[in-house]
Amino acid sequence: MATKDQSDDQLGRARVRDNAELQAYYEELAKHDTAALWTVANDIEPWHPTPASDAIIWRHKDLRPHILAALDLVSPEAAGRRVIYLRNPKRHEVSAACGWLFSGIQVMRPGESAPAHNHAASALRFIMEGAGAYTVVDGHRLSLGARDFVITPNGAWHEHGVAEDGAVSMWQDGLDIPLTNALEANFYEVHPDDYQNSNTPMDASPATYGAPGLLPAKESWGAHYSPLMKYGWDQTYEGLQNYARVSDGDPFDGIIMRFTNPLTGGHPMATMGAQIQMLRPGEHTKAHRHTGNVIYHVAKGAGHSVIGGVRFDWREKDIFCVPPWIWHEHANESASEDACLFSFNDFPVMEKLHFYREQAYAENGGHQQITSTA
Ligand code: GTQ
Ligand code: FE2
Repeated sequence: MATKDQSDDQLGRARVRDNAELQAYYEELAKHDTAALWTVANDIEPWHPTPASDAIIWRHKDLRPHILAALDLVSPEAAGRRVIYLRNPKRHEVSAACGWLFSGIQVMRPGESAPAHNHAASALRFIMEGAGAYTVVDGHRLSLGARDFVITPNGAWHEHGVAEDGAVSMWQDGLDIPLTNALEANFYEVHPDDYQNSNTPMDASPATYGAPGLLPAKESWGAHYSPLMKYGWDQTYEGLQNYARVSDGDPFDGIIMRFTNPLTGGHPMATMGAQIQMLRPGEHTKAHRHTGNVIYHVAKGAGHSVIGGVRFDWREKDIFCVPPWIWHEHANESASEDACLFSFNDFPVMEKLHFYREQAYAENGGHQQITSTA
């Protein structure tokens, strides 16, 4: 059994020195499915989070042709979902884009549909392009327009499609599949009728629950997730602009708002949260770090983020991630246009488990030194 010589720890205190007697002892322990804590303590009790995920950018101009190529290679019926997923280099085994979050890009052409299923993992979608796309979530039919944000809470039946007279449609999926699998709590079911055959009016959910400050007087929603399942872009962008008129913005994030369950004010789903932020023309935020994983999608504009000292230049439809406890700051490169970042995260989990921590970067006026460019 391999052990490291851990004679001194980071604080210079004496540690157990390896020797033949201890080696033999460790081998004996292993036979009994046991081990000595002092051989692993540094690894399992780090001083601070040491994320396995790298900060990565997936640029749309590089991915787009490969995503479109899937249209001619597989059908959604055969593939279940026609998705190209984002793989963080050290997270291949858990199929994660960052931390315990999965993300992929789904593409469908007019007239196609992907049959209904449900799973214990939750999902969300941020629409990139197309026309005539729709999803059905537990019988609620929702149209998918560019930059709309849509939820598929855990356990909800869901199917997607694009109308015959629509256009090739593409959206980013975000799921907590790696988390659900890490907790060994995932289940999957296919719909007995393949499709939900729902006749409810299209977009009844946002029509019922999407007016700011208003709820139906006699509403009786019983589910643990948000009855508002689609957050349309026009209303989201208007909300950002209104808030920007009266707020100085957050030093680390600019004008930032979170998507909520209108009944509770909490996150729309149990495990994943989502935010939208606006960096005003020329805005360059200060650096901070926090627990939790965040996957960003550039909804509008162009700029760069400095993540762990590395500069990532981004433009519309690019996707990038910030692993836990890594310094990051964002900059809008335009002097005249705003830039908007949609993001989703595992903050609901961090908050419920009381793991959320945040720290401001104190040195150098709050800005990192750039060591390289991605
Ligand atoms: O659309 O139902 O990207 O179940 C991964 C798993 C999409 C979906 C993904 C899924 C879906
Ligand atoms: Fe699914």
